[in-house]
Amino acid sequence: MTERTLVLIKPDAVARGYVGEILGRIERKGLTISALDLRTAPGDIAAAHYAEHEGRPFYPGLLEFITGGPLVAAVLEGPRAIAAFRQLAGGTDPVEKAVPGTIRGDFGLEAQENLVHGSDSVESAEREIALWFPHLAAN
Ligand code: IDP
Repeated sequence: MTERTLVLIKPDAVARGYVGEILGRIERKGLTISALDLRTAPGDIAAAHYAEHEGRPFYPGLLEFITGGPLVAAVLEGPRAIAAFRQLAGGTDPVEKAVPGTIRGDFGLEAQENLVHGSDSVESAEREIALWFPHLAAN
């Protein structure tokens, strides 16, 4: 069954020149890139995207980071696309959780600047796709 997921190649990854590497891994996995856009996230989109983390100690820094430079927003499609991309990404903390061979495990050192975002459920994916690519919203 085909799924959609919303991926962000975060500002740290763009600044460090990993866009091609990350898109290459996505393509080699077999996922289809159905939307792709380089942009600097406005504060309201970033706040809505990370609304579930409001109140956490790292939330203000997270918003500053995610709006602090250009990122790449993408929609991926494929069988089990949500889990497939999260497998490519690795765990949230690039050192404690992500293993070598994953994007975060190979290229990251910090919990915040961990290179990529991928939706964690069908509901999150549809909410996030509607936020970042309103013209692709399911309904
Ligand atoms: P996920 O991106 O692996 O789904 P979440 O727990 O949803 O992880 O956290 C969202 C984002 O918030 C992370 O990708 C990371 O950038 C940041 N973050 C999560 N936990 C921490 C932390 O303990 N310190 C700093 N930043 C964090």
